[in-house]
Amino acid sequence: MRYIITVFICLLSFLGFSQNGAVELNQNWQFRKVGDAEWMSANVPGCVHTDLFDNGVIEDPLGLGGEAKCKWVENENWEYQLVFSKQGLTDRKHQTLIFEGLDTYASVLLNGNSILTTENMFRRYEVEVSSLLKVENELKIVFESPVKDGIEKRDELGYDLPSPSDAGEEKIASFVRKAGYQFGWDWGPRLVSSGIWKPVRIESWNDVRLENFRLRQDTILENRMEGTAFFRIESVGETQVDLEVSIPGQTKKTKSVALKKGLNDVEVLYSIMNPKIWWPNGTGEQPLYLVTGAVSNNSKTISQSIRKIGVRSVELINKPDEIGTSFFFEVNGEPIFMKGANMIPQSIFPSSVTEKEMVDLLVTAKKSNMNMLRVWGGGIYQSDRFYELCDSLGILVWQDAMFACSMYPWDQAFEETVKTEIRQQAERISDHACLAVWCGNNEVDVAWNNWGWQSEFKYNKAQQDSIWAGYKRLFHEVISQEIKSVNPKSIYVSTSPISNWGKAENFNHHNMHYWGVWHGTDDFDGFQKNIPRFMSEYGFQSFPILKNLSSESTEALLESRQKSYKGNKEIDRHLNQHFPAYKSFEDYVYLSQLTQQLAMKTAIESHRLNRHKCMGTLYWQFNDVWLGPTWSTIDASGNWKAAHYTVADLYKTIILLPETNDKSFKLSVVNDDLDAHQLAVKMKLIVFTGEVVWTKESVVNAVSNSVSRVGEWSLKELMKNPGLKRVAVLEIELFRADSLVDSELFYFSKPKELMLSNVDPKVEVELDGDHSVVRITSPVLLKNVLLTTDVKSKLSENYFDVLPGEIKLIKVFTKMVVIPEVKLKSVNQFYPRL
Ligand code: BMA
Repeated sequence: MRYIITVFICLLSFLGFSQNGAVELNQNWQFRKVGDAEWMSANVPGCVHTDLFDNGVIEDPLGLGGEAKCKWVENENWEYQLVFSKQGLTDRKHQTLIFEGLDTYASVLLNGNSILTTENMFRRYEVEVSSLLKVENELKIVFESPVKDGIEKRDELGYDLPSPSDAGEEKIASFVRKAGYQFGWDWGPRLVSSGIWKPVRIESWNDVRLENFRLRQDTILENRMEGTAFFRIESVGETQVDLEVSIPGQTKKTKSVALKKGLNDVEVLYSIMNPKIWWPNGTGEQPLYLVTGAVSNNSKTISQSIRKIGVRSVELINKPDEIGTSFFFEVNGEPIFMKGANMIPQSIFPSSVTEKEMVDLLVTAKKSNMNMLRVWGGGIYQSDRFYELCDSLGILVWQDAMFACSMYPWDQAFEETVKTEIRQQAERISDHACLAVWCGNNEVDVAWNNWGWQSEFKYNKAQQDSIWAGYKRLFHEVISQEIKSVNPKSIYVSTSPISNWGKAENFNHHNMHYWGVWHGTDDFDGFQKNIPRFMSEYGFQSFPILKNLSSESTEALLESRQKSYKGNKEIDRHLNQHFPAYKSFEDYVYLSQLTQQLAMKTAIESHRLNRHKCMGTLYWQFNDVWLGPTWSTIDASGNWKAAHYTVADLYKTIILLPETNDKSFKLSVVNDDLDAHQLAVKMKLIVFTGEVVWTKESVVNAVSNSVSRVGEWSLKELMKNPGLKRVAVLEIELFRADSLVDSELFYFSKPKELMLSNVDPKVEVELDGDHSVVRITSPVLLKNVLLTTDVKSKLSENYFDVLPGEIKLIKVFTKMVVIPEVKLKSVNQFYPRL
């Protein structure tokens, strides 16, 4: 957005208006280790690690052993330098140098003059530099090691603060206002970088500058939305200007104001008549309005900014009810079940995420039927582009402030920098249609109250009191006040989860991170037994599929990347409970994915089945920063793991929800649509060799925003012979008029108890226009078929079952139109050959 505005402003200047201008300073930077003689070329935005790699100084930090080999980088100081000429700058009285993000402890010098010191990666910094500019200028930024600075700050306090994810010798991450995950997390490497991670520019202006323009929606009535536009204008002296808020197709709103010297906050009321309403993905469209805020003088535009807004209301209903304490989102007055995931930064070096990678991931979220992503507090506040994409894709954002799983300092300097950080971030993103809720931190409250830190760190009473008072001041007062002062209608919860999973009663209140599976010892039925009001986190790990999985080095690489304190123990335990014995590492990786798939299926089906109690499911975790065993459903190469196919399928608006126990089989349908639908159900019990032994047809009125029961059948009726439980599958299809809405192959036994047989299916591949089609047929049921190709490809489906006699067609999309070589793996391979 800013880029577009800059171009627009420059264009108008060219047309002869007396406008403010801007010049980007992102080219021709150099860098070196402090003390070294040689300069090397650097990328801005970027960071030390990627610059060192580009210059051949270090190996790929994400390659084999890379993490350990470049550990030294975090302990050094680094300097960046740019020589630029004043010529490129427009001829204005004021030149404001703007750093969108410096990571983290930087001293900035312009022509040898110290102009700025920084201590917070999440802040924007601005300095007026007109008096220092020469014809040729030297801008130098010296970054001190964040680790050394963190140690100094810890030493000033005199004792440690818990920061258990920090994988360094000295656990100081929480003293540094820097992305927590770079210090190490249980799904990624420790690579603590420094650098100019966001763009740098100089804004040139004469007497008046529009420093910030943002919007608020106040009231949405039937035929109009009324809102307030906020202009923050810097003025050199007392002067008169005209403000204008314009939206294509709507009446302009104008206001004449007398500015005082310094910063002026001015409000202009605006409205949108007969607005088209913005809805989350799956419930409607995402119309957006372009709103321009302009400052002019004598009819000449001096400065302007553009925001894009979607007209919608969001409420969080978090109050006592007949079950306990509700936690659900009402969008435009409708309770919406949230389906989504927790997102971590897309790269260990956030400046290196490309536009394409971001678009791909967010479009995948939309295509996977998600309507909410949680921007998790151990990472970064995402870029403007991220929130713009979420606006246009209908993905609501649960926005954590950047605090996770640690206790934080409470001194005045820390509080001040956090205040500025939160205010800037709230001003930047609060008016996005996608922004649903602000959350103070990830798991800090539950950690302090349940993880035993008081005794682990041997805190005395006074220390405990100080730490907890500091917590309450930051998360109950400071952050909330800053967010609300930007927009009093913003929704804020101080922490996530509000309720901890230790006791059964806690599942009746607020939101929950349920980790009884993985961090506890629960089996997958824990997901069925423990239904919260809103599930903000739960998950299960799996390994990614790499080429050469059978080679020892690939196995060693993946094994070395297991960062959870549990190791592979939980993968093994649950895998062995559900799947047959395997022999190779390659098979282990494949089965780990099926185990994760089963975990996600059990959890999501349980959450949706209990829609009256539970109103959201955000699993841990959507994406990855490297190829290793983690909780992600999409690996670091963008490949969908088995679980992701299931997530996308189970997040559809209307799905089948089958259940069984020893005696009966129950079938329900959940309908998240705002309309009811008359649906037809067809069921067939099919023996693995093809014989159909039971059929049933039924109809159901799928009530809007509800779960509706299709029916319940005794197992005696369904299968005359109980042995069928191990050799038959129930095919269930759901139709709306003649179109298939959902289908399911339901098994009555665990995969390892099924009597499958090992056969060679018939596989044919042929070209069909711009893609290939794989045709698979088999005389017996094939379970969990994994199709891999010799070239990079996208498949229409994977990890699927094939019914006996079915002609299964899978589309394969490759960059170049080729007939790929395909390989098949299935659970059948672990059974005796037919
Ligand atoms: C969650 C997250 C992360 C962590 C994950 C898996 O609670 O908040 O801290 O990576 O657990 O342990």
